[in-house]
Amino acid sequence: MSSMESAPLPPQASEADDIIQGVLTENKSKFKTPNQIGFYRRQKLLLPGQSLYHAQLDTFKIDDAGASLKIIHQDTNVPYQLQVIALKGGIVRLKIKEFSPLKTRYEVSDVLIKETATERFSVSKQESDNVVLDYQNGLYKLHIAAHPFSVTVTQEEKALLSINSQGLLYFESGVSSPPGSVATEGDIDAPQDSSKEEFGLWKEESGDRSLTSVGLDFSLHGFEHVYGIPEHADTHRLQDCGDSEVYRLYNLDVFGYSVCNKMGIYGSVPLLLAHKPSHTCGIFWLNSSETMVETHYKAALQTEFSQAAPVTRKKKAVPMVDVRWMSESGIVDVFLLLGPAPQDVFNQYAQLTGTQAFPTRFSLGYHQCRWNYEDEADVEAVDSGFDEHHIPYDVIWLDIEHTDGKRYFTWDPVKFSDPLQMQKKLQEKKRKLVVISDPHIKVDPNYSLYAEAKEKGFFVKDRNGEDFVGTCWPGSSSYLDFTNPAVRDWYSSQFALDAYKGSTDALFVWNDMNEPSVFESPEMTMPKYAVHHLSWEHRDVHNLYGFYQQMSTSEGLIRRSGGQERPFVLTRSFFAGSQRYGAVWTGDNKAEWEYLKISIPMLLSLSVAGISFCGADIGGFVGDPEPELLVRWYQAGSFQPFFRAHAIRDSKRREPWLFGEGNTLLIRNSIEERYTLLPYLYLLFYRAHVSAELVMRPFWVEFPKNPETFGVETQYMLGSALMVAPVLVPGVSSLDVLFPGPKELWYNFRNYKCIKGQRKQKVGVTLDEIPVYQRGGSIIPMHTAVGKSTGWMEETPYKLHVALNSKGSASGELYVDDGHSFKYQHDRMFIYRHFTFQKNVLSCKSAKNTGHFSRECILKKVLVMGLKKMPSEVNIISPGKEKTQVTFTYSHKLGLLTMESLSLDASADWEIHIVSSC
Ligand code: NBV
Repeated sequence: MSSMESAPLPPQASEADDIIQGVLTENKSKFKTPNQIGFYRRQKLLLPGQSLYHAQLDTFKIDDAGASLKIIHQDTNVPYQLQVIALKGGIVRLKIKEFSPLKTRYEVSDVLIKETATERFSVSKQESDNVVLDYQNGLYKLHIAAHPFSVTVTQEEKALLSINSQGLLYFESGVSSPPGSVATEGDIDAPQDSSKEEFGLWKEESGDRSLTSVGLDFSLHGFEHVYGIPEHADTHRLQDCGDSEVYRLYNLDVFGYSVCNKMGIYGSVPLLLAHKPSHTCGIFWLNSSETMVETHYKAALQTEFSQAAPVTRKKKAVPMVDVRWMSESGIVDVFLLLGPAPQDVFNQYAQLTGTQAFPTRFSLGYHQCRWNYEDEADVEAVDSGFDEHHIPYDVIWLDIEHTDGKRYFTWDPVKFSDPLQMQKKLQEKKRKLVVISDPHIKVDPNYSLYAEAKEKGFFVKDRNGEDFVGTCWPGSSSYLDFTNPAVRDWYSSQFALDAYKGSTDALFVWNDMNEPSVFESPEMTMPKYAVHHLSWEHRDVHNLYGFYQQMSTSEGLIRRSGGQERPFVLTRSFFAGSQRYGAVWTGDNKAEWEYLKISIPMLLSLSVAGISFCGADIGGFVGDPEPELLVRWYQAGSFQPFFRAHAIRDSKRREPWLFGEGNTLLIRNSIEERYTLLPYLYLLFYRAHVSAELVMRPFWVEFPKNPETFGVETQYMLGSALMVAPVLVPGVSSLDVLFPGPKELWYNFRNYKCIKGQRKQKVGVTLDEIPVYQRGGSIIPMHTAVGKSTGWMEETPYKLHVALNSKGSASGELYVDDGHSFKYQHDRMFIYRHFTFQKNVLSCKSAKNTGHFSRECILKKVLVMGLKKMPSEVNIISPGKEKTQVTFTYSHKLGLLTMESLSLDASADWEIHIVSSC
């Protein structure tokens, strides 16, 4: 435990202060270990190779909606329906559920954006014990075997992925003794000790409810790298779970979570990706109940499938990953994303769950947060501090103490007596405010939000049909049932400017504690027996709770602007599809080096699971970072999608100028560097939004054919053009950097020196900056200067960094719009430009899919890196204008051409011709 956790509280300690002591202490024993999870233990009794599920191929049917057949469990005779649906674009969906369940099972609905169009399978073979379906004109085949039931997807007669090939299909059909296993007393979660018994800990799963868990195994042939299934404070490449480990997907409030750990923390995206040089594919397990995922790496004999002989022919040993999914309730509903390239899988996943919401431009700036900025004077002082120290920033954040007694949508009458004036001042400086809004609502009949929600029946219920009451920051609290569309609609309306007193359109929102966090309840979350809309148990929808709150908040902000303005909502808890509603951060990390280090794989795992707008608390939330750590964290964070510093209450103040002049300078530099990069970042987010491209990318996504990149966890790409190698340990003077790609050239982002790819190289580092390289072949748009905030930089001139590849060419884009509204979408009001450098000509043209928008975009400067010869002259050629000569400098040593005093319109067509005398 860090010293912070036991720090004495200030004298004005209240009820919540007592609560916080409990929350901040004694963490580990609050959470279950895998062997305390009943459904997991029950499923583990089923061993590989014992499947009792058989497909009845005489029930096989096929039509435009897909194929279906009956599966029977040999012992229980329970019949199940298998549906196999071919979706357009390389996705196969498999659903398994009972024909006649004892109780209807929960099926996740609001996560998928729309029903994707289906394709028709064709049957390429049907025999008594197997059926072969052709998908995508036979590019893929699905071999369905009857005895026992299994499905294998093949491509060119090679197995890509098999389902139930280990026989771990598991379906508890409402009977107390699960099929294929014997339930013993200890199977159902039992209290582990008397203190837990007091809290009813673990007990909520027992009782007379029937068992409903489901599970299935997948084998990924030829793969030795799997990724995804955030959120865990663990490596990006998923590990072999061995005999005792398992990844848990269960949204929990884990203060100061341990690193290198597979336990569930704040959010869950049940998407796993598998990658090998020849293929990338994904498994999306659509289930919102508690889920466990086991991954095992092994070598297996390769099997070949041929049309003539369904029998497999054994060949050489190849790598394989076995993945076992186990969920506590719901149905088996799984999407196979067949790739074959990484971007295809991202597209397929986005086709199902949507792309990243396009952020407002201000939210890509720097955010200053603290629990808490005490009062209006504090806010003003911090805000002015940024000006005094010439540090750009966009948003100041208010944590729970800004409210009147933790009643969200209210203001502390003394400390924040004039919130409108406070926001007006911020607005005058073109800055914004973010306030927290948690899902627990103080039980207080005089609190109108509570009274109204109670009257409308909008709270989650306990088993007796009464409002569920738990403890959180305000003391006794009830929890809005965001799974109910009427509750979401009502909650959204609370953000209207006339409903939310003291709010302005400069105010945006932060959803915290939405796992949901319920102190003194098992695992500090809502008991599984709590009851939601349409009588679903909390167990069924647990992992969706935060997703729904963010959905409703984001909708509320859109509505308050009459549908005109893009929202900004940060959430701690999330599920698949949360990317549609805003940003995610990695919760309560610590001010320690290992947390800086783990933030990289954590953010990469979120990114590959569709959540591009993600970040970790800069500096570490819990504790007081040493200055070197803080500086290194700023340097890394400035090259990450969401860039916010945050600190726990009672920690030492941490504004960027409090660590001595030298450190202020370094922090300022890294924030300024972020602001100069805004045009590039904004472009990346636009592409994330329209084309499901990742903002922060693991190396394997950019270099899918280079196995040496597949395990890289300490470096990453920002878009496809920038490679970032953050310094993650103290006191280093050099860093081993991998420069991937045999044909790549990498240019130092600050001094433009070139390094050839496909090697690891030691590079010198000082505290001044972290190594960043621009990839040859790219053109990055940047600003030439920074302002107080992004709002002051709308017409700041641009520069282009053109980094040539070994063929002497490069390309890039610039995207500009008003930065805040939906006009880019509704009215196509945007500028989208395409730059190419080829045969010594840099040209600026309209990109395909451009829109119409007018905004001054002056290009002042162009750097060309990797230019082999000094030009004799450089000319600008614009349609209808006379050719003009440009002054330039050229460095022979670096091959660097610099054109400084340009005044080109980046929204118009032109060419820069570089002429060199032979
Ligand atoms: O609202 C207070 C904090 C917040 O600052 C932090 O970012 C969240 O992750 N919140 C958790 C609750 C208290 C944690 C001890």
